[in-house]
Amino acid sequence: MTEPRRNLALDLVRVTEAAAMAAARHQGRGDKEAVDRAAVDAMRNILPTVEMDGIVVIGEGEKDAAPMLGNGERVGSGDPPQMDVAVDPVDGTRLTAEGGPGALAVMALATRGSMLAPGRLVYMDKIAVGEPARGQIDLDAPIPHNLRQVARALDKDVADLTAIILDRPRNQPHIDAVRAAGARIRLIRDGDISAAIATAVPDSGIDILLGIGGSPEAVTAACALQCIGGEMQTRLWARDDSEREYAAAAGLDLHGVIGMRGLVDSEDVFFAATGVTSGELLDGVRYTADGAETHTVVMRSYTGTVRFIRATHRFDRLGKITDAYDPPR
Ligand code: VTB
Repeated sequence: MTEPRRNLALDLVRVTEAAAMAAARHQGRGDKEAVDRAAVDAMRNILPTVEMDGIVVIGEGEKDAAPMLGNGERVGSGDPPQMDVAVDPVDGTRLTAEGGPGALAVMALATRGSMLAPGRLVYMDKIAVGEPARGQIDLDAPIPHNLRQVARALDKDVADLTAIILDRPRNQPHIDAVRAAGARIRLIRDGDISAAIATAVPDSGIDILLGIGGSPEAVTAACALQCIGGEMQTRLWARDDSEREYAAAAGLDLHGVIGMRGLVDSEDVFFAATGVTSGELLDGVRYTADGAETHTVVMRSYTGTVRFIRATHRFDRLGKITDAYDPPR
């Protein structure tokens, strides 16, 4: 038996809540940059209070040139423990700007040196499932085979399964394969971190994630699945010849399957996500007369504890420490 240790994820809650409250002010206002900037600023405000020596390994924004927490940036108080950091101030900035569902503020930590750094290869083909279907998926096998395996593991028919897929032309083959197999589809515009986690949440109505989405989002989602239970398999996906040449030069394999251990090789993973706009996984930020209400999921791999935290916040009092939550009028 070991002594109970600190659960860093509980500190992360304040960071993702802050980001969500700042970002959600811009819901539906059409300004994607403003959504991201507000979230990043709010995170920067709270991050120094998290007692850790963190290095950002997964900073979203490389692909979208967003005002990001950059790769290699040191975050936290600077004290031990040394951690790798995956941060997505808002997964679904466009969703938020357009008033769409399912945007999250996300942060994950794992032991230093354990997270995959996909570099310039910003896309991965993905398959993710929850705990009951762990060990049953194979990215090298055809989609109908995977659906049959998952259906059997969940004691359902293939026709009862719902696959969640990012709505992109590049995912048309995935969509066609699921249709041919007779399963149901939930198409999403953005936000495949939330989608991957939903496969592992029993009442979400989502059974499997398929399709090509962001690599940073894959590593971040794998952190969550490591905590909650479930499995993800991925393969780096190059968009064009220049990315194929880059992969060859950087020694990155475009063919091999990268599983859970390849994405995050750590027994000590912490994860927190707060809803920005309401979706399958979490409700979004609601503003009240004197503050806001937030919904956060917090997880830790070591113990497997999963907490859903509903919090109320008072802007009159928070105003003493930050003006990040005040509305842009
Ligand atoms: C997804 C999704 C993100 O990027 O990973 C996606 O989860 C993949 O890239 O919310 P494209 O949007 O370029 O297809 C996001 O949409 C945002 O970066």
